[in-house]
Amino acid sequence: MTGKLSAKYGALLLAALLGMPALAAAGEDESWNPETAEQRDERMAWWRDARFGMFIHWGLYAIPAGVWNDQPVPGIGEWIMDRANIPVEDYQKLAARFQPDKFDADQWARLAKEAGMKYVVITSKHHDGFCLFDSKATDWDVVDATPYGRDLLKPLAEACRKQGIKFCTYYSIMDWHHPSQQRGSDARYNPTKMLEGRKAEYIAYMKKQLRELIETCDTEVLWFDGEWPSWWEESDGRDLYLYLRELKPSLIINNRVGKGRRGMEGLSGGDQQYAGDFGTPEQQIPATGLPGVDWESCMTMNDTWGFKRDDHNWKSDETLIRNLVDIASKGGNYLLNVGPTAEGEIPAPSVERLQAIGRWMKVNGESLYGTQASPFKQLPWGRCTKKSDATGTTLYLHVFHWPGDGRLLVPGLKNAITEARLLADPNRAALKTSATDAGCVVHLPDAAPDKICSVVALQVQGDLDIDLTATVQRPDGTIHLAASDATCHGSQIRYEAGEKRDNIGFWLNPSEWVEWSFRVDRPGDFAVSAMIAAEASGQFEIVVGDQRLSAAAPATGDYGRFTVVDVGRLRIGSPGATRLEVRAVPAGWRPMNLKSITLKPAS
Ligand code: FHN
Repeated sequence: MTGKLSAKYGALLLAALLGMPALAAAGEDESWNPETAEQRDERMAWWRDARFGMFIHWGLYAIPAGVWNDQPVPGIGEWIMDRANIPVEDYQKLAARFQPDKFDADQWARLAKEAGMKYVVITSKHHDGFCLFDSKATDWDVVDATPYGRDLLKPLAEACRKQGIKFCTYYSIMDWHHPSQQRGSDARYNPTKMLEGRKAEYIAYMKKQLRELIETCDTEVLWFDGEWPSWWEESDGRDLYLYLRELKPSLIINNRVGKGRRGMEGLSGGDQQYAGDFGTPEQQIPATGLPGVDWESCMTMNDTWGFKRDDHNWKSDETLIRNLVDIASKGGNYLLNVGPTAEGEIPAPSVERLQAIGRWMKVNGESLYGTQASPFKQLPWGRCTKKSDATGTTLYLHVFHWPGDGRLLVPGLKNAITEARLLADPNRAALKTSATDAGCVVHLPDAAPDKICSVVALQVQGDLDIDLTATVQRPDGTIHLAASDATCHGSQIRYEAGEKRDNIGFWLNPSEWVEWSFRVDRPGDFAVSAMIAAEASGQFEIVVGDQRLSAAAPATGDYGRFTVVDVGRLRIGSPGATRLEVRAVPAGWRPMNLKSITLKPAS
């Protein structure tokens, strides 16, 4: 969106300012958000290309750093005020101890840049209400309440711009410090209760601070959080969204400005049912991504967002790099968190991991930036991203598991290949490829250039032509049939994605069933197992041709608690297209969730 907004937008804004439901102003049949898909694409372009950002959780909570009254406090560090039930007046005393003399904005921005990150999102105000910027709306900020006495966001914004990366800010709607909100009934801070008649005052307070963030730091993304208290409604989110977009038409806003489920159910592109421009799955990577919408997985490097002195559970370089690749292969962004110390230093283990990621991105970054999601279903050896432009289409094959025989099968790919090369090869030597009826085989050198993830750039001719039924047998002959690749038959049964779900679910009707179509290259006898969760045990059967195996679903007690069930053996006599069905046995059927079927060659 460029320039001033349309008159219609202005009318919607007026409605918002008057507190009218946006829909009424926009007319019954119109979307509350008049932005066109083209305008949205233009506004979101840099964010979609970026793929990788730094999350920074920094505030007074870094002083106790997970310990209160000499006792370790469980949970995430920035929640210590809640978890240790600290009264506001005691928590406020922390401000007098906040003296981050080691804070170096240029160093932080360089670290993000060298890690290959394209944007930084820092907590301007977390749930404790403390502001890292000089807000005219309150004295509960770093300038008025601490001996340090200087704004922390402006220098970081300038440092980010010097490095050519976008500066963005996190802002919590829930506020444990603001007098408009009372701590929960059991003296807890979550969720806060809005005091009678104080909501409008608090919304005005938020709008004043958000305007400050736009006008003083020119924030490019407003990353809302703390949206869950019942007093905050979707209509509030929509109004705030319209208000902010009027202030800065190019601004990008996440879906936590309203009540859009973080796992993204309900949020869709142009005709948003919920306010917000992208979804925010947290500490998880949706199994199949979130097709059709923009989304970003935010994750910690250890187990806390805010610094905790005793949290040493750091993820490995391999996990972090493969998370980044996995997310990009599903069309999402990775917002990776650092939690600086009270002195203003990013912990050394975080720095080391960011530098390792940076070394990998220096060689392979082109395989993520500006790419789209993989056109394939699951790939047993790794992931894929796609880049299409006027010169044609390049598939980036991210190989986690290097094939022992040097043959990397790209399942079902029928295109002729213009060029194949390893991004890690400075000589850009061409790799040999061959077409087979199972797909395209890329012939690789014996050793992988990168043990974590080696990338092959595969330039294909013409529009992509892929046979998606080609499920690939793994090098050991195993065939893994994932729920996301299944075809469901019925009106209720369906694939469930999102908040920690990746399974066939809603299997209430025993006449409904599920099937996989796939290719077998190496036939034989297979041991069959199923990964199932159910509250009570029902009977099901697996059908391949005229073979039927039946078994009882395990009662795991919870539809999210899965266990593996051995179902028996079956023979696949010849290579080629194969179909496997899973059906309920009607007598005594109990709903079950099905995550996968695995066929392992029977010794
Ligand atoms: O409560 C916050 C938490 O402290 C942290 O900021 C995360 C990061 O996305 N968001 C909320 C929990 O969902």
